[in-house]
Amino acid sequence: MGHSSAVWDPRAAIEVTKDWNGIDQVTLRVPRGSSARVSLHGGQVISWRNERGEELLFTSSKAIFKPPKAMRGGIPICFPQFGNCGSLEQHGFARNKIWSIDNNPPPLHSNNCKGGSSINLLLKPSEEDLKCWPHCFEFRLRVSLGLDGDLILVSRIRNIDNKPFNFSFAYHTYFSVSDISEVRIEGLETLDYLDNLRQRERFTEQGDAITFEYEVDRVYLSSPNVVAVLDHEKKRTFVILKEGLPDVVVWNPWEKKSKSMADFGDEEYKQMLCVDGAAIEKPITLKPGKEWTGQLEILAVPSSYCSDRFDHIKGIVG
Ligand code: TA6
Repeated sequence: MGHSSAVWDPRAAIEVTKDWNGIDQVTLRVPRGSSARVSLHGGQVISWRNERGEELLFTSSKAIFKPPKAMRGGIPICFPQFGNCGSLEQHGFARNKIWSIDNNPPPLHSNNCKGGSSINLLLKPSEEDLKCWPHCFEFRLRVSLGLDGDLILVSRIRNIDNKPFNFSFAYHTYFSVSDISEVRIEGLETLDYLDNLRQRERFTEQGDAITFEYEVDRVYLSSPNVVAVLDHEKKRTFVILKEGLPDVVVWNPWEKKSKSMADFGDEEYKQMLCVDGAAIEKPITLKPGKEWTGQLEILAVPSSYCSDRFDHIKGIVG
């Protein structure tokens, strides 16, 4: 019996389709069955499934899939502003723009798509954008799916203007969880945080892990590069590895705020949690010609062996 030594071709693992608005979506697949889908609307990852086809990211059943609004869920890109403290729309314009596929991206130093498949996207400001944010930039986003199903996002933002500019940034990641009351976050203990529910006042985290019994909307500052979101009921842990992203946003709208959002189900706060790798407290300053890189890698691992693996990963990432 011949042995087929079929070698997997990552390029064959990329499929471009159009959504209901005629906007391209790119699906990445790897042989073991994991997949990820990113929309050119906002460069937003809208799906990430494990090898059993389980969806790992939350999308609201009431999400509005109509540009320019960002779909409620997945991983919206917040740039050049996080929040609504600047002159732009909430979380900036990048998530509301149509990106393009970049077929000839400059090489990335760390070739870390881990043997899986990748897509490179590009956002450049339109004349319209320059009126509300007068800075010329190139934003290259590489979305990769590793062979073992981990999701890697690498943002490279280059200042191609003749003057410096500042920006804040977040990968606004909506994790799907089984029951928010059975979820805890490890890795943010003892950190200071800005509480968006108390005029962004600064507090210090006292808990030995963050659990949820009410609305939480915080920016944890100068955080470690490894954070874990443990879903007790699903026996699943999301391990978040980040570089260039000192802060972590933690948000659950809870009951009252859920009811106030038209594109969010009244009870959906029970099945989601946003834990965002971000750069918010100290906005990034980019001089002409300089480039900033912010990288996020998320893994979904069975919690059973996560604890020693988490310590092992913490050891690697430091
Ligand atoms: O901290 C996260 C946050 O700023 C919350 O205040 C909430 O507004 C959330 O982002 C969602 O923002 P969005 O603009 O997507 O509705």
